[in-house]
Amino acid sequence: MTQYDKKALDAYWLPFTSNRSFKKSPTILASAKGAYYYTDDGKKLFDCLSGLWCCPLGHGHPKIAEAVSNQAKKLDYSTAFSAANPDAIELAGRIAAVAPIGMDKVFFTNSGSEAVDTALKIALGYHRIRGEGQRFRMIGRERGYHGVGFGGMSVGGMVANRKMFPTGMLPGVDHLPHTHNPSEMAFSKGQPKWGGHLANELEKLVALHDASTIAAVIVEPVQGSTGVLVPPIGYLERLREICTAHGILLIFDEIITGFGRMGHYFGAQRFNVTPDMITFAKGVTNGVIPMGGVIVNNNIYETFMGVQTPEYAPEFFHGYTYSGHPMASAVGNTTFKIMEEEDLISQVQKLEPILEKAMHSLKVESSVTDIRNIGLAAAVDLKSIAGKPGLRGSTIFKRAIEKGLLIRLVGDTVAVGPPFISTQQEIEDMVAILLQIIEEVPAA
Ligand code: PXG
Repeated sequence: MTQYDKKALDAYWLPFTSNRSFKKSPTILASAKGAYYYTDDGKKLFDCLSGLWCCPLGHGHPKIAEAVSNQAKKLDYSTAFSAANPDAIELAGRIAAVAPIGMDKVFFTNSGSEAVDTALKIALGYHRIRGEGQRFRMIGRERGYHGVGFGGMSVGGMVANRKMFPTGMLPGVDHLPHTHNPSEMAFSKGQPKWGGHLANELEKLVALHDASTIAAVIVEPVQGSTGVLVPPIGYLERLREICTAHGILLIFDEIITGFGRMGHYFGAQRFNVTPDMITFAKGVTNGVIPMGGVIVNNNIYETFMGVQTPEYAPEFFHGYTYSGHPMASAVGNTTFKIMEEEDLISQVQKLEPILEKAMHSLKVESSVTDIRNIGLAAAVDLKSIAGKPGLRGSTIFKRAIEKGLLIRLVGDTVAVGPPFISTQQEIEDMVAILLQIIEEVPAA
């Protein structure tokens, strides 16, 4: 590793990272091209998670670089309040055109966390305008990840992200059980056959709290951050039915599943279930300039437009300095064009069975306890070292870098979501190397 100024390195507090061990031996990604990163000491790493699920077109795409440069010269910033820029308008139109039918309105944010908090606020506002302001409860799900804002954290279901902040939780939030039950579904390919009935747990929460107090249910169609937990057959359909029956809004958090990773623009289309709102981020700009947002159905939007305030007053007191940022919007439009020109959604459909076959070949390793996959996303659960959960995973992460892979470890679960531009050979090589590493770092 290059020697970095110690004070400068000490100054940097990394997110979601063991800063103490990082600073002893920092991994520095110095440049990237296509599906590979290059470290400052010259290692070439296959980008197994497309950045953090956000760079599906690979790095350094010349058309994106050109769009950034042109936009910086043309319009580098424009206010989003009471004015718009042409690229934000174009991008809203493009997103609405590929979103599920009836979901034609787009509110821009800068990150997934902001998208989630925005969607929760829209849900509260929607009910209040309709005279049902007593609907204040949000229902999330165990093992859900909805970002790190106070709203997203409250509906999220990861204890490590929640336990320090009990006083910061939204009031009245409850959680559905997660759907991962290895004794019923281990090594499922695609959607597990078992578990659709778990959606009925929502009926129990409705019976407990009464529907009249519940504003919205928020779930990731596939739970990404906690290890690619794929929805059982019938599960999302049943959640939709229950929400509709009780006037509860259904929000799909598609920050990972949106923009092609499921072989469709959105998971909603892959699973053929239409929510009331979709949150997005990451892939919308190929991760190059931060952007997120909420796609809203027409009924919700029209409800806001019917609010009893004078026509010259804003309908929704919410937004960000950088909502619809022209740089991000220009990159978003270029990302869309590349997806179409390079036919990348079809590419995901072609690569899905290749990734599935390769990942499920890891079953030969006796310490692999589960493998899951859907679209261009997969995960492998590994037996932990006794009494030290996460140690095997962090050792595997480091060993993978030595062997040319940048993988994502969540505890002792390896997650992969390769770029859409990956070749069959690259996917097969990735898994072959992963197998070697898993064997070299045993659980006992
Ligand atoms: N919702 C979902 C479903 C996400 O996956 C967020 C919200 C928050 O987005 P921001 O842009 O605020 O980070 C996310 C983010 C991983 C990983 O390794 C996943 C995320 C972020 C970092 C790592 O799975 N997802």
